[in-house]
Amino acid sequence: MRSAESAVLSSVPDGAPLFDRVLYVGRPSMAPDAEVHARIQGALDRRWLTNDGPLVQELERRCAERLQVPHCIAVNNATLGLEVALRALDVQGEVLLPAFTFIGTAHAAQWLGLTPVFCDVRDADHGLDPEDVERRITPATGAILAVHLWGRACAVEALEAIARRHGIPLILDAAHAMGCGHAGRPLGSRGTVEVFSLHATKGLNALEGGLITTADDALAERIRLMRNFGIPGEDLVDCVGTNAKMNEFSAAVGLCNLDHFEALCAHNLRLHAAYADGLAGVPGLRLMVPEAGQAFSHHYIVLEVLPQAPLDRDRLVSLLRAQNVYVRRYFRPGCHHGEPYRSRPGGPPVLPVTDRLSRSLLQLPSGLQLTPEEAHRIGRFIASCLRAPAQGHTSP
Ligand code: T4K
Repeated sequence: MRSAESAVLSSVPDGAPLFDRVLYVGRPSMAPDAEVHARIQGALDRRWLTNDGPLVQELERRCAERLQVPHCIAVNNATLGLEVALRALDVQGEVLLPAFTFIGTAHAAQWLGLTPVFCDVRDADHGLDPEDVERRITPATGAILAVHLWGRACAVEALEAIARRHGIPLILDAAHAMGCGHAGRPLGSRGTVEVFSLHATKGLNALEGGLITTADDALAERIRLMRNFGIPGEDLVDCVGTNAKMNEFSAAVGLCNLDHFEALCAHNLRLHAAYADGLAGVPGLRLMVPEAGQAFSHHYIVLEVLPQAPLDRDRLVSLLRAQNVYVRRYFRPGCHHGEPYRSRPGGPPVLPVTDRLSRSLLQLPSGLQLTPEEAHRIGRFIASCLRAPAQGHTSP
């Protein structure tokens, strides 16, 4: 252990943890139970439980409006949403994608028998680096699959231009991007197609769920078909498909949570401000801020522990978890270090930004489980961990 680090550790007080309950990253924020019960009861009363039911249709309509996109197709999770989008676009060969993302992004391509080719990300937005994409593109490249990580837009304009120039689709993994904008518009209508996650751990949650959005009429029709076994209507089969349908209970939960989504984003904004205030003046840390002037959900609150900090990221994570603040280290160690990718011939590629970010980022709890005052306490606690003892130890 570095000597500065051990000095700082000895300044952290012993005793009871900061919180008597565990605070999680990804704790579901839910609409009031009574509202959820009422919508689910409606589905039970109708006895229409799945297969393009009225609640799924309402969710699709409301999300299309909110995302300002002509087509929004609900699916049962974002991983299958990515798979259906890749199939509907008939992508073949290699798919260029960031290594710094949830493993589901890469697995969606691999599951279809495509070859994920990992690229590095940019320091500026943690999204796919267009220069690295240019370097790795070959005649075998069938698509670019970029991610709006944490809800911050990736380099959409540059990636759209590359995709256009090479005549390949740009698929955007928008799993984190509900409530987030770019260039004055909500994310959801960029690239060829975008895919949102409505998983329980996401800002807008439908227990499990996803949304595929596109402005392309023919593609939307194909996606709708493929979501339902390729069946356009009774006694007909038009193409191969799968079962990627959302059920009515999920749509009920999604709609109830949508009613409260603005309030949740406003709450998360207050949490972000409280964390920022608690961390003010502490060197060696960088709290992620959204793209200036754009809508942002603040569902993921991301802290970077810089090399000059007297504690490294993993040590800080242990200290926080001992206080019942169950921070996460998404997405270490990067998809290229997971199987089956790391065992491919030649081993994992060298991706310096990905490798650095996966060693230095942590995510803080957000959502209705905690108050801004509690976020401020966590910020002060982190500050106390990082402040050199010579500068005094502030009780959180
Ligand atoms: N692309 C990207 C960029 C993604 O991040 C994801 C998913 C996808 C694609 C695929 O989307 P989906 O196919 O899932 O729609 C979680 C989620 O399972 C996953 O959806 C998400 N990304 C990923 C970032 O996080 P884990 O392995 O971290 O989940 P887990 O079980 O550790 O849950 C996280 C925390 O949330 C726990 O510490 C406790 C809390 N929690 C969780 C659940 C499910 C609760 O308090 N209550 C709950 O019901 O993957």
